[in-house]
Amino acid sequence: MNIATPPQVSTNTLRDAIVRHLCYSFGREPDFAGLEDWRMALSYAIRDHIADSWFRAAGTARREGAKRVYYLSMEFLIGRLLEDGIVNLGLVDQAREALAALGQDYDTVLADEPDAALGNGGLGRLAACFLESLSTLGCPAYGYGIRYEHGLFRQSFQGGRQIEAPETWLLQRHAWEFERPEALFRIGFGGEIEETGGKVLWHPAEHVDAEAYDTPIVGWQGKWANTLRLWSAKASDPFDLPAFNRGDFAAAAQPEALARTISRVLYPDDTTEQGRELRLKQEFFLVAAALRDILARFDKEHSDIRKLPEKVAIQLNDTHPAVAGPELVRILHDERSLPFEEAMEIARGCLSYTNHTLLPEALESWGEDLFGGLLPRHLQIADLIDNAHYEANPSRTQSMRADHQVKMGQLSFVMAHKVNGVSALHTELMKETVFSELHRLHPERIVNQTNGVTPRRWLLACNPRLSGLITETIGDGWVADLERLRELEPAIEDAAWRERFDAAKRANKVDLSNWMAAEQGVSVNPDAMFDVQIKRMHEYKRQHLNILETIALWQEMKDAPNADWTPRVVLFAGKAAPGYAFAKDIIRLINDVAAVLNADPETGDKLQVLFLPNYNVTLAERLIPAADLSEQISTAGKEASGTGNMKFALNGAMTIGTLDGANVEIREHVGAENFFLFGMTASDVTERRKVESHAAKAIEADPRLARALQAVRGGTFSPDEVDRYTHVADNIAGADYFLVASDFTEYWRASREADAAFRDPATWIRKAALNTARSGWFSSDRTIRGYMQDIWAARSYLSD
Ligand code: GL9
Repeated sequence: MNIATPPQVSTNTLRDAIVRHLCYSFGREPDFAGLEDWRMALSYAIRDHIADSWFRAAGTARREGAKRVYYLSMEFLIGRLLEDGIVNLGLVDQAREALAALGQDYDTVLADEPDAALGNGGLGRLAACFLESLSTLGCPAYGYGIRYEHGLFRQSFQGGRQIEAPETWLLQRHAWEFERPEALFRIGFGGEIEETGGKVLWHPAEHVDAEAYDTPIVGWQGKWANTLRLWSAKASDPFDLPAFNRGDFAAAAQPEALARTISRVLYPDDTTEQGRELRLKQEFFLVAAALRDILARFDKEHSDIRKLPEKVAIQLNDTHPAVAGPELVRILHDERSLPFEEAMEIARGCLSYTNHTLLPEALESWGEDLFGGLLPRHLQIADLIDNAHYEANPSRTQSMRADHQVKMGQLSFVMAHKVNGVSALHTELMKETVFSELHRLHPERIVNQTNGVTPRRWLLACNPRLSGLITETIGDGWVADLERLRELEPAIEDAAWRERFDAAKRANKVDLSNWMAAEQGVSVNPDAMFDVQIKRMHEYKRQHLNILETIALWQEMKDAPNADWTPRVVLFAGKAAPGYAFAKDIIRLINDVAAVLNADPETGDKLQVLFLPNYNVTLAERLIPAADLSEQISTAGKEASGTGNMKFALNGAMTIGTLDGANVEIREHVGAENFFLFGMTASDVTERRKVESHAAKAIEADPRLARALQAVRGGTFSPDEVDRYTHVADNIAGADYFLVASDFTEYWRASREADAAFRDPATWIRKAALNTARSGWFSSDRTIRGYMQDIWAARSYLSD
């Protein structure tokens, strides 16, 4: 057993280490160093301590022949890592003082780090929170992903419209990774199948090398650190010398350029899949490299391949790495000569699958021509798996191989020993809808693991004022045991304590206001309610419901400008997939509405709207601590869980939300009286869709909604192009699949309840503080413990 001690590092030691790295790792004397040099030197000084934890952890896992957890994910939305490392090592004061002694400002140096955006949204951020929790819990684990040269695009606005530019995190120096040229695997695509003497051999037509880059992820107090291993694609034969010698330099460089395409860009689609060959190549590239790596590690420590499920747990983060099923069966059967049935059993013993969405357009499915062209042997194996499953379950009616497709959800389910949803409601809906037949055949397989977020990043680090107050009140045990936030409840009944809670929130709002004034040139009133909706742009998330309600509120304010309105600052941030035209129109509409409302002298001091560009992890860390109201207003049944909702509640914001995803459980935990609930339930939604002209009926019944829609339709916000938003109004008044019109009236009602509550600060602050005190269950430590017990049969190697 390894009882690691966190590093005891003095300010002077850290200062000396920074200077040493500045001089000898980067060749820069302090007098000539720029901001990036200081940031890199500090990062290296911190990284040295992380590496010590990392070596200890790896040594323990090796010595104990530990079962390893492997988290396969196409996305890891890790954001900045420097502050995370400093906070988890407990070196905030030392780092601040060491930099000050060197004439540098801590916050400025930290802000220089690029935000690694190797993910789209919640799914990728969840993977990042999980890695941190796995390390905090001392569970030996690896994250496997792709080292995209370009992460999610950078967003700006031109005339209110979203403009996409490539993201360039790797153009700046990156402090955290270690290149592993020795961890190199040759990955094949296409080609032929050869069958000889009962053996099947796959001869791929093309090859690409996968090279590993390791980033250590340190847990709380530096007791353990796991590895995020990202694969980069390199040409197997990087250079066509004959072409070069002919003088054809472009052709000579082509193999390198082609190979690199595989790890060049992150697909910016969250919920739509478009059957692109490159995407499937990326998925197989990740899976094939990861499985070879996993088996190489297993072979070093164990000799009997049948023991694989005892030592290896592989989690598929959505269906994106689902080809791991056929690939593992292929390795075990074709390469290691196990009988097919046994290969399948062993693979299933290792594999488990998390479903993150029920949206039909997001369920991956590949045409068999495309799939078979790229992975001919895997197509055969998918058929064999499907046949075996049918023989064992003859009452089955649905096949993963119907319609000349390979359906990755069903394939993942069949090849997994456990399948999980990400909130209680979502898991129940999985059983009733997409996986109803498979659930009937395998009633033990589906389990729930409600998502969580790491409290180190999402409270301790991002909200030092509130976390300082909490620690002063109940000690710092909450950081590793978040449910201890409940111990705040007695303090919340003390008016003086509530004032301090309020002062922290108010100071966070002032910080955000100053930042927005500097960055956006818009000055807002920090005493107004900060009403925040930040997440990917999607119709099901209903940013358009929010802006419609804002328009109606503005109209009502203009009717009675002197009434007692609760001032609001309505903040949005989020990116739309470049090909998702409607979502981009909503961005533009919000920006157009903002321009009109913010310039209105009658209402400008009471109602402001701002869409902040380029939403990313860093912006979330800035906004969430300053929020009063958290908008979680998806159409019930559509948001699998949400994780932003948890971060807001934890930081003392009240939620206005539907009974969707984890909102349901948040409301149960914080108390119904501390949550502004509105709208239809998932089953209401199903019923409502059957009502003919449901949207028209809702509009007819609510004059406010009719008037707001009329303003959108009539060009109030686009006077230079009056019909710019006609199609948006038509959509809401017509098909309205996401039931914006039908939920509007209730949303308005709940928003006015929030207004009224906000006008009574004593009550509001108490409710907000209770949200913090009762959100402890939403720690990703709790979630990971659930996976360790119910899915992975993995254990912790920390004893305390
Ligand atoms: C998502 C769900 O939509 C969210 O509700 C859920 O919280 C996260 C994590 O489980 O997964 N599934 C999904 O495809 N995305 C999610 O956020 N999309 C993106 O990551 C962009």
